[in-house]
Amino acid sequence: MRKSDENLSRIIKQIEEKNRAEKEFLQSVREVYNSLPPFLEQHPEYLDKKILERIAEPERQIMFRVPWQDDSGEVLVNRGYRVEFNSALGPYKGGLRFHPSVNLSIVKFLGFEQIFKNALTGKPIGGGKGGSDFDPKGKSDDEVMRFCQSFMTELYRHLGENRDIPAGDIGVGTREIGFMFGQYKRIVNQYESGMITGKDPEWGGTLVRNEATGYGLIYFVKEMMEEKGEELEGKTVLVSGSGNVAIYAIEKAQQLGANVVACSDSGGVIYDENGINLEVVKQIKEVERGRIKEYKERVDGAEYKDGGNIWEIPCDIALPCATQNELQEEGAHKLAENGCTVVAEGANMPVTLDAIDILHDADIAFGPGKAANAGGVAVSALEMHQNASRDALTFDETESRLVQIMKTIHTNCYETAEEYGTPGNYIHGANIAGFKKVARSMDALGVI
Ligand code: NDP
Ligand code: 2IT
Repeated sequence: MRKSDENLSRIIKQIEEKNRAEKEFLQSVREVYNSLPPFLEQHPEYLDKKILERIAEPERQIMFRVPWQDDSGEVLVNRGYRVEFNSALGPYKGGLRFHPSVNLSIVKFLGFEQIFKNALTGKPIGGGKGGSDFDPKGKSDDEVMRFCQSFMTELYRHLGENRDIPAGDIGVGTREIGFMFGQYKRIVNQYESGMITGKDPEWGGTLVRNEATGYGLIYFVKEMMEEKGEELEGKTVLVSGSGNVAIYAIEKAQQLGANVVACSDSGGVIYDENGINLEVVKQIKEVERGRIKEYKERVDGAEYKDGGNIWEIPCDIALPCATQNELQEEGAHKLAENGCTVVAEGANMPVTLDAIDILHDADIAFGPGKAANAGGVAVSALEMHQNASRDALTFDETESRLVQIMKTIHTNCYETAEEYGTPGNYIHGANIAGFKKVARSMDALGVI
């Protein structure tokens, strides 16, 4: 065993002991740190300076009470979180998730991933994440507004365009960002656009932010395909989920000539061999905030399976775009059996570590989320840029920047994997490239 491997095992063990109950957080730490030995072998100074121990400890964690009243006047209490993980490269940046499953472990895994993802974008942004166990499903607009106002009434003191800039994630879209921005503006009495991203372009947002994660994912997949000497056009694609990331991944995949045959939500899976009719999905999910099973009632020939497993459907490309750990060993075996050649993560950590090993063993190219879904936060950084300069780019200008950013991230991951002896392993490439940048900056800023 190399000395760096021994040190690494000891460090991971310490982190496990310190954060015993946080299984998602520990999963994300193992994924990143297990890629690092070839880099640490060349840079033992980062071990001596305890950079790994320091990165795994958030700079600050905030947990708070969010009391609010529903439409009947009943008082409800949720828990709010913001984990300000790392500000070596810039102010904390990362989304807010509203979902009943949200807990400290989930917020910490998301924040930890965000540090390296944001480093890969090449933009001056640190890593953070937040959210609440509030469930927006089935709530009226007024209830969502009252919740968001209460949430921001506590969180505002920690935010600011140079301090911490949230955005959306599961359960948080333009509606929620609007209510939170409105409450912040009211409290501080300043139109500080750059304190949150994902705003509507009518009130300080930027074009393409809504589409950016899904579009960016497809641009990344296009690069992966070209690297293998293949084309996206004509390929059969599965996209899990039917939220923001899924919808715009389907849109761009279709624009580039791929055939997306399935999507899903937490209720079940839609299969449509003629290709998903995206206008119907948008109507159900974006306008009506309904369930994906309604698609079957509206599109001839479509099939719906309650609680189905989307990864059983034969495909060339599989894009998990819903939530963490949604693609496990069984799904990975199915994809391999059915001849899938590329899997890329639109969601954060949707593929378990064991499933990733199965994909690699089957020679399936695997694009990790911190690289493949970085288009969303990259365009958030462009939104901050536009807010600071009081400028507004056109849709095409912003999209062409997104294309360039995704190409650069792909090249960086690909070349870094090659440089450190694991050609074609995008996980190692992404983790080493992201870590390298954060570690160097932390080192330069001293023991803080
Ligand atoms: P949305 O809330 O818009 O959509 C989430 C989708 O995932 C819905 O279809 C939802 O189904 C499904 N889903 C959520 N939780 C579960 C669950 N526990 N089991 C099964 N399905 C589930 O969120 P986004 O599209 O914004 O986010 C999707 C993923 O992409 C997340 O992992 C997020 O962290 C990641 N991401 C998002 C970015 C962004 O800019 N929005 C940027 C980068 C990554 P249902 O409606 O039934 O709950
Ligand atoms: O996971 C993510 O990168 C996001 N939810 C987007 C974060 C952002 O600040 O735009």
